[in-house]
Amino acid sequence: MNTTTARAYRAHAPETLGAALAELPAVAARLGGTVDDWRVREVGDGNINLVFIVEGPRGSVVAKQALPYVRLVGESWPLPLARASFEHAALVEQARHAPARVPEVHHFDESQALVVMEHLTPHLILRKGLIAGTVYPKLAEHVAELLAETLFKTSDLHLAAADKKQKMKFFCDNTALCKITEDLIFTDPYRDAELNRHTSPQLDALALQFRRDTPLKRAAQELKRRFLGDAQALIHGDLHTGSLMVTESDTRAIDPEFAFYGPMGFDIGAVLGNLLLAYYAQDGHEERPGARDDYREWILAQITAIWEGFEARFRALWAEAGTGDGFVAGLFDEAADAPAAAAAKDRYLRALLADSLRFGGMKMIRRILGLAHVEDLESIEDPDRRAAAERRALALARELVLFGEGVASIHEVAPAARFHRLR
Ligand code: SR1
Ligand code: MG
Repeated sequence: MNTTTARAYRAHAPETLGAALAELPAVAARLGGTVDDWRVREVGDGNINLVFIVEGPRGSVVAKQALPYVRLVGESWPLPLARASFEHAALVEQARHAPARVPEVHHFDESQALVVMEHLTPHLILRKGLIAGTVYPKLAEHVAELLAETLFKTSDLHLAAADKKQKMKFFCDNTALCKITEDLIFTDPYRDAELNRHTSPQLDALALQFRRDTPLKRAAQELKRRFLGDAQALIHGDLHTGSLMVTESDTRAIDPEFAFYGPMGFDIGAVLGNLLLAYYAQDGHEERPGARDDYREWILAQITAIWEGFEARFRALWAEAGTGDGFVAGLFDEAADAPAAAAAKDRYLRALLADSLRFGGMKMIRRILGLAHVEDLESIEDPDRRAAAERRALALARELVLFGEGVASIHEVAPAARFHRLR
């Protein structure tokens, strides 16, 4: 992979990108032919950046370029271009631990805030697949692998303290993207923020109720402090179902521009919370009541399987590669202390499950009462039907945030999700 620097930034358009890529021999070779043979399309439908697909006679690439502002809102909300550097660094670090689960980076140009990477094809954004009701047989196994490998290997359970702190230093500067999360997830849904929106008037009373919900606000601030201060591992930072690209046999995580050293449960919760949103949204997508019953159950089964797969792999990594300063195995006598050491690990995983469920609940609430919503729910055209799904999701989300600590097993989640859908 080559890296270039210098040159004044300019936001690309399909008309200008080809010439820029033509100057990169490795990328040009990958595409084949010359710039005149290339087809460039801007396909970004996310909230923040430009995303281009470039196709040549030999192959194709994706070029992602940061804009100096939030695309969803416009130039009134400036955002540092440096986020592309955090995304690039996170992709590189993730590829060290879970190379099969992230796109390959072909080129990074810091001055242009441009990452050229593998074009994942025929992959689809998982969120779109969930809306369509598509089953992905390898999803849980792959997501568990991604989470366990990237979180464990960047944590104090694996790394020496000095090594981890060295890695953390760079990501500490990702303050602007972290601030988005701090505001949009942990604060704004619980106050009358200007950019908040919800299905109105159907959810007006409920939105007000959430803004007046003292225990929930207290929990949100407690979780925010964890997000601010608990540097457990390098987290993706925005691992919703729009950040996962899938086929029947493959799963990749994209877009880690929010990456920093934070609580592991924030990533796990993002996946679980967004699957739960997809679960409740099925009512708005099925052709007749009950038509998606099997699919709903498949989604719930993924939640259980992701956690169980994650936990199994995380425990295996801990046994094989628990070399970090966060748990010095040598302190424990192999025979006499075995139960105590095992109990310490159980306690860690139990706390992580609670974190994951609580952060997952926070992620659900922000997608219904905050600024940035999700297509699963937004694409339900009938606002009464949409609001019904959103109400159910909010009820479960609140329960997860407030009572997630009392959950002893992932197997409690599916019944709770069903309960809030049917009550
Ligand atoms: C202003 S950015 C809104 C959201 O889009 C991203 O995908 C993150 O989830 C962020 O919170
Ligand atoms: Mg994104």
